[in-house]
Amino acid sequence: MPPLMRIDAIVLRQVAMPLRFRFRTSFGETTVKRFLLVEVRSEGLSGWGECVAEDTPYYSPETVGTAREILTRFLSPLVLGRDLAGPPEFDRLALRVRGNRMAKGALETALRDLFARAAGTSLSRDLGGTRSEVEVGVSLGLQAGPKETVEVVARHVEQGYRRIKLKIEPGADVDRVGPVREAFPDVKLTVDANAAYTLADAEVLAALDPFGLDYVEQPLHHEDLAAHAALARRLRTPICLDESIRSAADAEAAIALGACRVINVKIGRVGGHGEALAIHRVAQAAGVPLWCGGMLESGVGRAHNVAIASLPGFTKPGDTSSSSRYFEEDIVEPRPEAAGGLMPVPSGPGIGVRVVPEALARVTEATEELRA
Ligand code: SMG
Ligand code: MG
Repeated sequence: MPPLMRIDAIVLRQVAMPLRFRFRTSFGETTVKRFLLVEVRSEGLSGWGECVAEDTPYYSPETVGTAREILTRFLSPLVLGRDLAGPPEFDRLALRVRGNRMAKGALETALRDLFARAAGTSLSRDLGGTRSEVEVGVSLGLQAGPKETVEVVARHVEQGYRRIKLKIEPGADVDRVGPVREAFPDVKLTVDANAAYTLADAEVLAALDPFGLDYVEQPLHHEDLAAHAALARRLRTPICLDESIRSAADAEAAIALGACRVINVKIGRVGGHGEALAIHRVAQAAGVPLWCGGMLESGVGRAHNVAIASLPGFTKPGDTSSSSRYFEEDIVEPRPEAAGGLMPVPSGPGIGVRVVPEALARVTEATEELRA
């Protein structure tokens, strides 16, 4: 049995990091990445987790504000002052809190980092990772038009990314994918609609079939698995689900219904590494390939993503591209950087990156220290 760890304090920081580009999707635009960073302190060690809830409730119902409320009032008290056996004990305690998976994931991932650091093992190894580097792709936001889209794709193909994902929305789909496919006949290409279509658009989506996309991500409403199953019967292109998959139970249901053939795993969306591992088991049993999604994370969340992406079921390139693509300055060292479309998996204890206090201070908007 690994030793119990007494949770002495939890520090919540609200951080804002300016993005180097405008990231536009079918639901909105991000220019500054604002998020909560969770530091769990125990016996002189710190574990770090990043909450992927955004300022707005457009990607998920959670926001920075709701996550702060849930973390402060309901989740932190479950572990503060407690001798914790490990992250799964937190998962059990937190079952009582419904939903709010991004808030849970932030604390759960911080605890995963803490316990792995204490044991002196890398988080990747702790989770069952088998790779020393992971394949990465890049997610490109909606551009002004087809010409600009081809240009931005060209720049990222040059940088060696192993898959290009284009954001689409009604009115900006076939006209974007067509020219990109023509300019890059062999590149691995996908699209992500962030739930912007309905079944009435099935013909438009079927018109993407000739472009040989690896998959179309979350075309329809996030709460409608049956509609995705119906759409799947009308498309040759596989459907990948993102927003619709909040848990291993969702993954089982989606696979059983024929709603998806690929799953995008985001640690925060599903409530932490424990649930991500459960989805990994479901997907492995069903032969469904996984890949690790992104939420414009700082180096902390990015390192967590790389750790889970090192598991054997993550067979497609993820959205965890280089930190320097997003930010002038990151809050960790070394910065997670890909070369030739491959991102190294840190082998040091925990997430394997160090949070740099001075860099963190420069982007911190508010700090709250919670104690038992
Ligand atoms: O981290 O590079 C990234 C962003 C990847 O496209 C991305 N994320 O639906 O998959 C998705 C979106 C959700 C976040 S949009 C701010
Ligand atoms: Mg997505």
